[in-house]
Amino acid sequence: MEEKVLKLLEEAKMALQAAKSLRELDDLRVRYLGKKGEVTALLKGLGNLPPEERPAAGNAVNRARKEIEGLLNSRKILVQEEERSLKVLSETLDISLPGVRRERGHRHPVTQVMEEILDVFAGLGFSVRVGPEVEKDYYNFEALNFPKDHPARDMQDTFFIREDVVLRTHTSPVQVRTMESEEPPLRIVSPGKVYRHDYDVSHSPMFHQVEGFMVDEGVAFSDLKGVLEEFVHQFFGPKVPVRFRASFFPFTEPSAEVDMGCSMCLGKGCRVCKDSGWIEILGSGMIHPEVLRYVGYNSEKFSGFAFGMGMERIAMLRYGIDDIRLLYEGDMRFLEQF
Ligand code: 2NM
Repeated sequence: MEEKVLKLLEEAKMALQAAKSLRELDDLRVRYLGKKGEVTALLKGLGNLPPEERPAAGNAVNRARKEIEGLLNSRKILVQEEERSLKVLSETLDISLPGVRRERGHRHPVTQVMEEILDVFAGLGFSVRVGPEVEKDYYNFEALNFPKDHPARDMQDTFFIREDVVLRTHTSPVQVRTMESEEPPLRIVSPGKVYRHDYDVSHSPMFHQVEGFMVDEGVAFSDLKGVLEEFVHQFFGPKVPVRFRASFFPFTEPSAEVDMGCSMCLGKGCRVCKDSGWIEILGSGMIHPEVLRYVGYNSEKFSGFAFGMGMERIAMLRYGIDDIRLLYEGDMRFLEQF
């Protein structure tokens, strides 16, 4: 009997030493000390021994049980500590590691230019109106004094939706709609997308315009000059020279194109200004009396000026971009520069 006990004790010690987890230790506890465990079986077997052998055998089994219990407890503490430190190691956070840098986006250069332009005109008392990109022929052409057979309709290479519905070729129809529904005095700017059938290094079939107008009693060409000169000086710099050059638009009379001194060569002549020293940046003029009559204004009482410019062109001049298509390719290496 005592030999049996010693053998079981040796076996249990080895198993306990080898156990690596609390689970394994608990399994061993059940196997040796549980109700159906091996030590318990030995205790139950004591009754089968001759009475004179029982005390010694009983003693041996009890000592073995105590020893296994003690070993179980000390192993449990060790294994618990090992499991805890492994867990802590695996969860270590190295706060000295550099973080994952978040990409930060920004507004498209055309949007930046547009917002800056609207800011300048806001400072001059202009408020913003927007309107539909799919527009009636009436608002895009007819009410702007383009006769039905005017070459500008071909010249502008219009995208037609139906015979009488077009993709707007400029934002002037917004000005017409505004004048139709509001009375002077008015100072309005209209930003937005416009569409023309045209595609090369300086033309895109969709581009952005800001147009503006002012109508009141006694608005004169000098007001046009003052406002547009002030705009150029605020946007491009106070020392930039500005000149007005006679031009023609169906909706203005007289009409003028506005040039500024070439910022690339400072007027010396270069590829951008085609050696003229001047760059055209916007079109303008006194609103044609016929346009005022179309919107129901008394053209004897009221007069006004209007102007329009392309945002892409302005963005290209400001940032020295030589191909309009770069603005729409979505290449981040290009866009990140602005
Ligand atoms: C331009 C040039 C000249 C213009 C005219 C009008 C309206 F509706 F008031 F008659 N809006 N915009 C205008 C005048 C636009 O763009 C080159």
